[in-house]
Amino acid sequence: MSNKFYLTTPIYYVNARPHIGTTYTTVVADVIARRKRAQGVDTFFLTGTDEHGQKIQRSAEKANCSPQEFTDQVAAQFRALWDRMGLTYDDFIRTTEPRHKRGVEKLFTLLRERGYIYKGSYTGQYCVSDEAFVDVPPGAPCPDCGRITETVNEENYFFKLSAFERTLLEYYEAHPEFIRPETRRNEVISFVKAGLKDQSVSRTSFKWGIPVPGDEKHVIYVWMDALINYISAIGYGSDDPADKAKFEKYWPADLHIVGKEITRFHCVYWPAFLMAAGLPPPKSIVAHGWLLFEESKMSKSRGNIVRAETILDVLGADALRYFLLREVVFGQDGSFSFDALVQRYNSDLANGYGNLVSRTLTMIGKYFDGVVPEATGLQADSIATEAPNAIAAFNRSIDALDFSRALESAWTMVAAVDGYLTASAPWKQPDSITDEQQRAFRATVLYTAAEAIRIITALVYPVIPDAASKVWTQLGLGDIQKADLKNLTWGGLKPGTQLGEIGPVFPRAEKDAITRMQEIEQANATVTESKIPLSASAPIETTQTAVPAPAETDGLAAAAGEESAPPSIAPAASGPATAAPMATTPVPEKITIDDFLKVELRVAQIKVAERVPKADKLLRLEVDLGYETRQILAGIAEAYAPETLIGRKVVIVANLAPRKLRGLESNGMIVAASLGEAGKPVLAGFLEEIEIGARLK
Ligand code: ME8
Repeated sequence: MSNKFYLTTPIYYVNARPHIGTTYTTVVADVIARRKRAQGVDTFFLTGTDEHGQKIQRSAEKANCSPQEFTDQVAAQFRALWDRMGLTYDDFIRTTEPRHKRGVEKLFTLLRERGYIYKGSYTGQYCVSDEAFVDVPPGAPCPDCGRITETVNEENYFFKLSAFERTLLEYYEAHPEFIRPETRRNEVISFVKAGLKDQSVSRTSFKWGIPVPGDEKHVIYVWMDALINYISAIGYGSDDPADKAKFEKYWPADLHIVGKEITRFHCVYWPAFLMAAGLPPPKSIVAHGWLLFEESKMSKSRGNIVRAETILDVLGADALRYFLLREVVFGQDGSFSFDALVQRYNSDLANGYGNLVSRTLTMIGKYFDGVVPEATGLQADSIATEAPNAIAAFNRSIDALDFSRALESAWTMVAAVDGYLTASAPWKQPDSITDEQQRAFRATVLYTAAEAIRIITALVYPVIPDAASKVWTQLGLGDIQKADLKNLTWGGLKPGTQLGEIGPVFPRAEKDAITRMQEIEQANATVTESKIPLSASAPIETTQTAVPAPAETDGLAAAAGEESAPPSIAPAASGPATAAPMATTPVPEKITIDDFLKVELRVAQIKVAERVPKADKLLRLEVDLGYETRQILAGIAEAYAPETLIGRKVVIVANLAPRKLRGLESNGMIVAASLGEAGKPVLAGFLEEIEIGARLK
């Protein structure tokens, strides 16, 4: 068996700050890396950031800074969070680094020389959010994310993906472990069997990317650029002998860990690029499911993210790591909630493992002056005899990447030892036995519990490294990072070992932990973009605003009806007072200028307007904001014929959380006056010529 292990996470887009979805993948990789190292394997763990492309260029424009400044700041945020989480990555690659550029240029040039890249022209749809060319008619939404696609008509370089159809299928067949789990493997095989088209691998309509060598009008397609990070980070493209040796040593990667939505890029395009270059594909790609929050995928664009920092502030990194690996069955989607997090923390960590450690070590302190006693050979229950099975079960599950089951088996052992302690009650001394007998009994019980704790701690160290390090020291075993955790066998804890200083490992979460975390998130979500300095500690983009959803207050989307939330009893600040119980005029609550500035009002131009089938009041609009195009659904179809709206400049609320109406995503709201009882909408506009994207304040 080879004694090296190269594993990677996706490199994350810097248009959004890190959240617990991106943290999830990186924590999984960290657990695997720590376990491999503990087994003595030469491990290389790579993560990083994906910094080129149209999406990032637009985000930088929106933040009023250069793409380089923008990416520098956000990449630093990612690193800072990963460091705070104690993630033990060996390298952090940024696609704006010269070493990466060299690798991309080398691979692109090689594929062009080998005839796998040629020039052609592309007319079709592009999803900027996914940075993907999609096969749908103009105006149709992206089949993957449902967002609006843009029509692209460009002279491009193409990669001959079609030439790899058979080769890829044969490769999948010969290497069943290449794509895991089975469901993803089947999806990929069906996709390839349906036929592969050549893939556009350059863009000309924007600049933020790596120029095509010798043809600088083009920048290399961001996905081709990004995938190459896996080889550029370990020296591909460099002439330095040390880099070459590193590449020889670590490539092919042993494991790429990715979220399920990017399987196709990794399992189809990536091996095809590598095969075209004469390089071996990675050994295995594992796609995990999504972390859901409020029932949909946690993501920046949905505005439903939870920041890892909030959890670190209140419960610590181990709590988040444990929760993610225990609660989410790897490969499947799993839900996050603060309630579930705190419940797991208290039941498994504070009352479970933490309490077991504390009661055992305290009793060794009390009855044996803090020195591990020797078991006297009296009945040690089944704990000792069961230990080898428990260790084997844990190892089997974790090696199969079934983290949840592995932890479940470790916590079965925690419960068994806890039950054993309670049943043995070494703190009691029945009248029937002598002091000496009692001492021998206590010694056996407490040795058994302490040795079981040592084994559990060694097993779960990759998942809860901080707590495990503390417990290891409290057991008197020194630095866990220097310990040999490989061949765990019963009896490794030597009697006579002097315990270290005992202290709490997982203090119980306070009653208000959930509300504290919710409040921190709320406070963060309501920080507006206008107030955010682009600094390492500040969030880059808002996730939600504190503004009540105008759909409920202005009657526009509400008029459209479908899927809008039930009207809340909102402050009577605006909108028709539908069921006002008294005939008094409600007095609008005063707001501060800061409150007003939370609403991002911008000028946008309507580019496309069309009716939505089976929704009489609803129009689907595509509006241009200068820095991006959006889809907005507006309940104005009874007042405006769609064709009269094309080219019209309107005011939109640009930072409204997206919502779905009739299955279509609406990303913002058009501002209109509401006339008469029926609330006839009249669009706001300008008398002077006005620039698209201008902010109203
Ligand atoms: O796709 N649940 O970057 P990205 C679980 N730059 N995992 C999640 C998640 C969630 N809710 N949200 C994000 C890109 N992730 C490209 C990758 S690689 C050559 C280029 C994790 O910032 C998951 O691993 O959109 C997912 O695949 C990745 O973040 C997407 O990150």
